Amino acid sequence: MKKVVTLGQFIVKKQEDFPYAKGELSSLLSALRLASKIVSREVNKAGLMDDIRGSSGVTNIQGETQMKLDDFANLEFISSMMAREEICGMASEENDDIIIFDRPECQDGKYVLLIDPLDGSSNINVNVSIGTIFSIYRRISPVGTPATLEDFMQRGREQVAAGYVVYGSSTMLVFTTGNGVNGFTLDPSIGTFCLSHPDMKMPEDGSIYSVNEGNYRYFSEGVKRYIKYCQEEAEGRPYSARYIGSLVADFHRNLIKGGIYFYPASGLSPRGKLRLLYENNPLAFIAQQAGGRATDGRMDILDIRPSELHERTPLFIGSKNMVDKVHEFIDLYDLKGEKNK
Ligand code: P6P
Repeated sequence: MKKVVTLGQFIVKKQEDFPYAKGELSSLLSALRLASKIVSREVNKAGLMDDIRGSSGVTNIQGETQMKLDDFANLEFISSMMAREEICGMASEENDDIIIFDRPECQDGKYVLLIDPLDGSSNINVNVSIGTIFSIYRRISPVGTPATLEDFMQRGREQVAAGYVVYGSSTMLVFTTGNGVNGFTLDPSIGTFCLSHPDMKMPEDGSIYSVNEGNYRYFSEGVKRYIKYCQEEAEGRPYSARYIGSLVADFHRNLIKGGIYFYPASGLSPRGKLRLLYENNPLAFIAQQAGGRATDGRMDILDIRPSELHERTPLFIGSKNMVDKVHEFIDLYDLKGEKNK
C-alpha cells in the first residue's frame, strides 16, 4: 500500500529548504492550503449557486467585470493570510493598491504575497478549469514597519516561493520553494492535499501549442511564422493546438505533457495581457524549477525589473526547446537578428 504523504508532512520535511525559516514555510503554506480548500469547495458548487456565479457588478483595475467568485476567492485569501503573522502585506489582481496588514504582529512578518485569486474566472459559468496563482518574496522594508510598495516590486528571480492551484477535474496545488516543483491533489473525502506529482519536470520538448489564434492578424511577423511552423513544418509530427482560455490549466497541462503557451504583444494588446507580478513571475519560477523556460519574447521573465504593480508583459512559457524555437523566429523576423538580451 503506497504511503500517502500529505502537504503538511511534506512542508515540515522540507522546512529547512525555506530561507530564514523558523516555521514560516509551514504557516504560510498552511494558510494558502486552507484558503485553497475553501475556494475549491465554492468553485465546485458554482454551478449550483446562482448568486455566486454571476457578476458582482464591480469592475476591477483590469477593467474586467469581477465575478462574485473572484470576489469571494480574493477575500478568502486575504483573510487567511491576515490571520497569520508571516505576511506583512499582499498585492492582488483584484485590488488597485497593495494591502498593508497593519496588525502589529503582521508588521513583524518577513514576507509579502502577490496573488491572482481566481484566474480565468470568465470560465466559471461554462464549467472550465480555473486557477489561483501566488508568489512570495522576503520583504525589503525593515521588519516591524508597515509593508511598502518596494517590497512587491522585486524581480521574479528574488521569489522565495511560488505556486498555483488548479480547480479542474481535481483540485491540485503545485508549488516550488526553489528546490524543485511538487504537486499535491486534494482528496475531498478527507479534505487533505496529498503528494501526487513529486519532483515535476517539464518535458524539454512537446507538440502542443497554446495561443489565441483569433488574434493572429495582430501578431508580429515572427510569432505568425512560428504558428505556421507549428502547423506545417514541425519535424515530422503534427502539433496540436490546445487553448483553454485559462492560463493555469494550459500551463499545468504543458508542465505535465510538454508544450508552449504564449500570449504575445499584439496590435490589440501592445504589452500582452498577462500580469508580470502575480501571473508571469510565479509561473516562470515554476517553469524554471521544472526545467522549462519563460520569456517576454526578448528576455527571461524572472530578470524583468517591475515598473508598476499591475504591469503587463508578453509571455512565452513552456518546454525549453519550444520557447527556444519561437525565439528563433522572433529574432529573425522581429528583432532582425538583434542579440536577445
Ligand atoms: P484571451 C483569463 O482571462 C486569462 O487571464 C488567462 O487565464 C487566459 O489564458 C487568457 O486570459 C485568455 O485571454 O484574450 O485569449 O481570451
